[in-house]
Amino acid sequence: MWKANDRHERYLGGVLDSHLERVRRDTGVHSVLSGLVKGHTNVVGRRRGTENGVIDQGREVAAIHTGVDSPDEQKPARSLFTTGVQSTHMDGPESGVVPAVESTADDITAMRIRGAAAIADAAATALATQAERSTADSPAAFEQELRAAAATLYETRPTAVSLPNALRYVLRGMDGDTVAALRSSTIARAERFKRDLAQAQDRLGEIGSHRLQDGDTVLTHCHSTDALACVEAALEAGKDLEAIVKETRPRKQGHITARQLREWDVPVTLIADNAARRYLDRTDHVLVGADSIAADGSVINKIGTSGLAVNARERGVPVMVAAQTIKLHPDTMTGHTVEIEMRSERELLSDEERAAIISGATGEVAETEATEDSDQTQVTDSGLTVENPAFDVTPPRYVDAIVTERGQFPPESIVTLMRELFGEPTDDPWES
Ligand code: RI2
Repeated sequence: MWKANDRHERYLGGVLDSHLERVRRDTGVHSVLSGLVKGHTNVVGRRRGTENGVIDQGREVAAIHTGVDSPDEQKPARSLFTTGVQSTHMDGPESGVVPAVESTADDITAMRIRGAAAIADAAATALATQAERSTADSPAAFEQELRAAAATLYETRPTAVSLPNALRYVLRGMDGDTVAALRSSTIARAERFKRDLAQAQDRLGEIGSHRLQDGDTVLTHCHSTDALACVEAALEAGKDLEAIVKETRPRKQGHITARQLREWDVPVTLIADNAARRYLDRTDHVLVGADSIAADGSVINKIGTSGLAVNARERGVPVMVAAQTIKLHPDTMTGHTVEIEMRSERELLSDEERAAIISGATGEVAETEATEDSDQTQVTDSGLTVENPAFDVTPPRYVDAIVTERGQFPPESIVTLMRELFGEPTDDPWES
């Protein structure tokens, strides 16, 4: 039975983990799905828009045999996207998914749209566009198209739970007996979601601003609109703040934060990530956002957050996490773990740099090999592995407060809010 989501990896225990990591690493595929077909473990995935704009959708990328059954029984991996094993995962005209949805999905994958709140907003907009432009001739076909669109968006990036939370919210509002009724209810629901999202951030900002005193210095990591909402509200309340901004490798998203803060006339000191501990002595609050919050209060945020939080605790600097409730990960209430996205090694190491390392070690010119799914050449050396996790997990004991639009919470008590808002564990409507 196919169960094409990251949760399935858990059922397979550790067996698949190393395979999945290797496939992600070797292929650069962002979203690797796993499934069991007649006892065979196949790994399929796809690469959407990549950094250099190559689009390679729905291609089978790997077939991995786990050794749990005999090799001669092994069947080739079948792509969910090309075989229609599950039609909700099909792309292209046959699924009815409109090009605007595909384009949003590509933008999310390539991080042209990024940040958990912005991703949720874009996903809701894309579902509204799907509803608006659908040419489905029956209610069932319309619903199927919406689910396919949601699946397309869901597959883009695995860590920020704001994405599936947004998709669930909009799909649950799809209601009616005719295509016209379904269309208008879906569009209305998406609009409501977007409105609530913006209001929640404003409210969160107001609440979070009370932690910031006139003259305080905040130290930031990456770029979080929720975190900056707290700063903006404090400034609006007449407080003067300063900021120490970590550049946040590998994508230097701290630059976006620095730009925004300078627009607000906040004095900014930009530092290399490695310098953070030294600057904690000058810091009143570490202020970060979140991509997901787990039921135990763990904070999943841009890679480097956990080290910063540990150092802050050691220096006695409070760590404040600004996260709308859309960042609460309801599945973690039943033990689901949050998948950490592994991104392309080229964000860390260019082909030229890779070649230099390899030729430095061997004294020879490195070999290059054209990869199947890219028009670039890959410099090969099986002894050199580059890993690029996008996020890490900060345990609750290093976090002082999670600020949401519903108030501030010690991380350990966030599960109460999670239960209240999401009830018991959620389904994935795009899977049905
Ligand atoms: P807002 C970002 O992830 C950062 O990790 C940031 O802290 C988080 O999303 C939340 O952003 P990425 O998309 O929702 O840059 O607060 O990988 O804007």
